[in-house]
Amino acid sequence: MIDDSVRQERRLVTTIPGPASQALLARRQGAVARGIGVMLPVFVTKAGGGVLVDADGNSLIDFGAGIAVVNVGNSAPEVVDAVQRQVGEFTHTCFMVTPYEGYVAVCEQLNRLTPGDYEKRSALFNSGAEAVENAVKIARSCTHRQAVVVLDHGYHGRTNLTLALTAKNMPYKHGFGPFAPEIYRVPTSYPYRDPAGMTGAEAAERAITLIDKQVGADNVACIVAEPIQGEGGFVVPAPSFLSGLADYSRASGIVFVADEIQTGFGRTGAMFACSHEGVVPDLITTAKGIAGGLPLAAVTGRAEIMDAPHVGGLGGTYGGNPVACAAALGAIRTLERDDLAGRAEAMGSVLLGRLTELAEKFPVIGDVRGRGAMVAVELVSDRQAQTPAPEITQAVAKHCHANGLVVLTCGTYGNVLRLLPPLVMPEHLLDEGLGILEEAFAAL
Ligand code: PLZ
Repeated sequence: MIDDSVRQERRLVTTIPGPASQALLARRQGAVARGIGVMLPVFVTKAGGGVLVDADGNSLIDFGAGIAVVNVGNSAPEVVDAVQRQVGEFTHTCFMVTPYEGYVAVCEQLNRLTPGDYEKRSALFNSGAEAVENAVKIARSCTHRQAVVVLDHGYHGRTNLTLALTAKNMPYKHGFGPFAPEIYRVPTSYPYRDPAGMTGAEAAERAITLIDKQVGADNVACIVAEPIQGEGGFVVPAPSFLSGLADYSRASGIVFVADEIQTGFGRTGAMFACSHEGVVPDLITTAKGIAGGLPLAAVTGRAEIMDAPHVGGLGGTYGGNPVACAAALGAIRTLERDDLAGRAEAMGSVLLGRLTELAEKFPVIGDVRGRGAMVAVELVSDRQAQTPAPEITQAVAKHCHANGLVVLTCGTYGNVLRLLPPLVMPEHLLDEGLGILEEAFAAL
């Protein structure tokens, strides 16, 4: 269901960005710290379904969903209703001071929806980074161990601890150290760039050997892994890699944490990406798609792990804010009622099909990958040598932007173009967006 006050069409009435957006951009330069980057400076005034409308009246096709957040669409009707009702009742009490039902209801939904049929508990926070930090706190408290293992190309946030967990220096970490200790990074499974023929099980073994030799399993509190890496380049690990890490964790008393902040809530064609491989994590971090655009995040997992920290050991003023909780309940109802995971899977076949055709035409496309409505192309200047082509990636993105299609880039080498449409995007906009992408490659 889409807010039908926003017409589902691409319509450009000025160049991008238009004069009204340019004036706002000038104001922004004088008021907002430059460290906050902007990818496409069109200032949004309205959005719904699969389009963003800007201050000049341009209507753009949205292949970004606010970085995988508005899976249910912008201003999804059930989210809007729930939020409006809640702000009229009360806006904040702090759940740790005087609680309210919405928080409990969101935890119940998360406990029901996440993989694993064991007894679960959840705790709510404000941002993805905060959820990851708390997952580490909980794992340390439960295991009485300190080390945290993460993967090459991983991304987990911008706070100090999560920067330590994040792999990429520019733009995230540069100049912001020192970072938290006891963080160890091991190779992941990156089928396009791993030695030819390397299986997921072999990649898992490569990581496990390093953990055993360099850290020692008995020192490891948790392994934190994205089932499909997001910022790192939409890297889908080879089958059996994740399950290999999960099995090793279980055998070694290590808490296996799946960071599903970008992959969650229907994005990959399942409610959570772990389930494509039958992997059951001990803890799962969620955010982004959870609340249709309102800030909310969570850690969910095995009751005995979640309940390890002492009373009062977890919390925060705003975590599980009642308005964000109302939004989450509306978003989850919409996701389930409209089978948006199923819709993501259908979008995935359209997207992967078209991108595979493009790869046959344009040698700059070295790899096409992804799952559901989380797909990407990795661009290379030489297919044989797989030389990353970040400048060409930027040029393609710019061409799309100028033509009213919002696309994002990512990847350790800055050479991945990623597509993350809202799961409610009508088919004709998906097609039109892919057409613009094709023109961008043809124009190179
Ligand atoms: N874990 C897997 O994808 C956020 C970052 C955008 P926050 N990804 C978008 C940027 O440049 O800051 C993310 C993620 C995964 C954790 C996070 C962090 O979530 O809500 O941004 O803190």
